[in-house]
Amino acid sequence: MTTLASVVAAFRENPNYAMMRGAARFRSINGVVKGAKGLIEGRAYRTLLGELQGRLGQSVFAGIDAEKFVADLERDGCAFGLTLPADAVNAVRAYAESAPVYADRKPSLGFRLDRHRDAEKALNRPILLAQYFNTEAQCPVIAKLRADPFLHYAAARYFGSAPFAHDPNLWWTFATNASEEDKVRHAHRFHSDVDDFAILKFFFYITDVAVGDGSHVLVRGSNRERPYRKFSDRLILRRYADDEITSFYPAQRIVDVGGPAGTGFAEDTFCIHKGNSPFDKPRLLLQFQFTLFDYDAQRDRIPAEQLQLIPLG
Ligand SMILES: O=C(O)CCC(=O)C(=O)O
Ligand SMILES: [Fe+2]
Repeated sequence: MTTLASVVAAFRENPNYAMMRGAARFRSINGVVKGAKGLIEGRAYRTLLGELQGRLGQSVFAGIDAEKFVADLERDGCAFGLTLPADAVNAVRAYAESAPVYADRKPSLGFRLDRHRDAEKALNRPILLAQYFNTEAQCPVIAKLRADPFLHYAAARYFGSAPFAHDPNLWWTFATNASEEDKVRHAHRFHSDVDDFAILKFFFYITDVAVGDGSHVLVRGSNRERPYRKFSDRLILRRYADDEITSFYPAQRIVDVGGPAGTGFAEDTFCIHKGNSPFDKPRLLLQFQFTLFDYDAQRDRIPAEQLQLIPLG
């Protein structure tokens, strides 16, 4: 729930970001900002597109029809069919097994993967989610993927202007006895992201993911057709209960994405979406996010001196 105090705190921390969050929940405003940025960039944008197009052959997704992918995105707010090469999946997996990971995305709560249960014991609570930091500096494959021309091309086309590429985001969600509060906090309840006036995220599963067991769920086209159930939904961002979404949209619009390790897709996360909490297998996900602007928010680069391991007995 948005309280006045949390709004004031957000403005104090990052006024530009807070202002954007106030405005970007309105589709009409998003369209105007997106269009204006494209107009202003004009020639520079077309040069960028040409340059990216020229490098599409170097992409690890070179087999994908980029025009169809962009058309799918424009129509549905999502596009499927990306596959990471097996050596990239293996390299990211190996990195994840060797580097510390941080409970609740908190730099002070580090642990090694094989000590997940011990870390839960030490904290005396379940750990639903844990994220890696400094992945781009530590894992060359992640750095290479973040620079992949296909991702930049698709984002540039979707925005109609030069996209800003955020730091990568690599995280586990675990099968554990998570609280409702943790599920809400870690995006396991339906919501829309409002991180900019336009946003595009690429999701890659690094582990095999079965439908319903840690899978990502999204509602096709819900970036346009919003699930407004009461007047305040037009103004205030909130999480939606499953039955609010399943009763609002036809079943065939709700896509629960399973797939083997390497499965990838793109989503305008203004679409309604959530992660399913795993009940059996943990999920490792690599995400690349693009937005129109850089608000210096949500970085994965954390200075080494701020990183700490949880003391385990
Ligand atoms: O874990 C998931 O599948 C959901 C993540 C999410 O909501 C997001 O990346 O915006
Ligand atoms: Fe989200």
